[in-house]
Amino acid sequence: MRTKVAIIGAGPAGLFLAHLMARAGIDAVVLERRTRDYVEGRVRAGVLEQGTVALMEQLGLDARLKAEGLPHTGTNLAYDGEIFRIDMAALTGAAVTVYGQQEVMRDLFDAAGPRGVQIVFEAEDLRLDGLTGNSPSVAYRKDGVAHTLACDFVAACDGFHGVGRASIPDDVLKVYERVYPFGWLGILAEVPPVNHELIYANHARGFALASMRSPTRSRYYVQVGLDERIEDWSDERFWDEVETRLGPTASAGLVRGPSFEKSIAPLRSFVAEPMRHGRLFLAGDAAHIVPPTGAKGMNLAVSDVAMLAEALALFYADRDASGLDGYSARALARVWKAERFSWWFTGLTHRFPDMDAFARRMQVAELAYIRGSRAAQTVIAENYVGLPLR
Ligand code: FAS
Ligand code: PHB
Repeated sequence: MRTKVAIIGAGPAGLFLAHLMARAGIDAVVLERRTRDYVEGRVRAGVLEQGTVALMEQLGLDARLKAEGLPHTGTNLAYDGEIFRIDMAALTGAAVTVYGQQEVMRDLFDAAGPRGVQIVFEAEDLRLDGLTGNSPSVAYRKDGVAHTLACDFVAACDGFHGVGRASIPDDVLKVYERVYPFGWLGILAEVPPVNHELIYANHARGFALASMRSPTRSRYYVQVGLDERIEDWSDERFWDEVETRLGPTASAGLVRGPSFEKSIAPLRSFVAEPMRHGRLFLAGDAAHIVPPTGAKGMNLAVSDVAMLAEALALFYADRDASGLDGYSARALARVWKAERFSWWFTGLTHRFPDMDAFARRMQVAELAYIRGSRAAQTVIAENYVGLPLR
């Protein structure tokens, strides 16, 4: 088999890139080790930046998004029993849309066949060869049969544990990392959200987030220790903790109900540089991870592949490699700004084990300052709705 662009991974990065290649008429093949159901079943991101919404519109994939997505012009911060709203639309002219990653993946997969997007599911034992030459290839096994996919370029959209980044020599790759001393315990429940917008809560006992997937389906998170286990958290304990951390005002009218999904995700900040090695390009979680506090993870994956697709289109149109040569620096410039915002917002809202009384007072003082400052709220708003691609 031969193609122009071999895409490893059918998550948001891989599938958005595949659709962008199909629209540009550039031959590409997606190699995914799992099944469609498995990929679509992963409960992850919930908030789309304005740029991600725009890309779905440009790709003509926004019909359900427009019908079922929830535009949010503001978001809320709760602390010390108080709550205040940041009017993002008034401050930036932009908004975000609440629409789960599972729904995005369903839209991308549903449109793949009709648009000629080639996806090989359950592709196993992938190996990347010839990355620093002119004839890279991807070896893999499917149903026990060995295959080799010859290509011009390999886009590693294979997430944090993928094969792409691991194919870059240690003396070439530079890694930056911060592992947080806590995780997020999240649930899904068929109950109406406590607020029509999101609430990020800072409490002495730890962080909590009230989010949603629809007017009847809520997504809540509480910060938990790295040693905690799901079986230690009954629904009742979870709801008690959410109400305590949101505080009486923010949790007024909160509707409890049985969770049908419960999981714990670790938090880390991670960046691998460069995002290119010869004919290999990294995109999405393959190159970077952010704590979900800033709702940046999936949106960064989308902005990476928007830049990569532009560079590939320039190359195939004019044999102009300038976009490809500039991809890593351009993508990283935006990645680091999202890393900073996610790290800062996590520091503002979470309880760190080594925090002393002074550090706690600094958090509360910063929240009180933000509450009264249009300038401080504008900084949060422009980062949250999504910084421009350029
Ligand atoms: P993904 O990990 O989504 O996709 C990579 C794909 O590559 C997978 O389908 C995998 O099966 C495949 N793959 C890996 N190795 C392979 C190999 N060797 N061969 C073939 N295929 C291979 N982001 C937010 O914005 N908000 C959130 O609340 C949020 N919560 C999260 C919770 C969890 C538990 C995790 C893990 C992430 C969360 N994220 C969140 C971040 C998440 O949304 C990612 O940013 C997003 O999925 C990134 O998309 P991709 O880069 O496509 O990587
Ligand atoms: C979610 O709804 O899953 C969600 C929303 C905002 C975040 C993180 C997760 O910052």
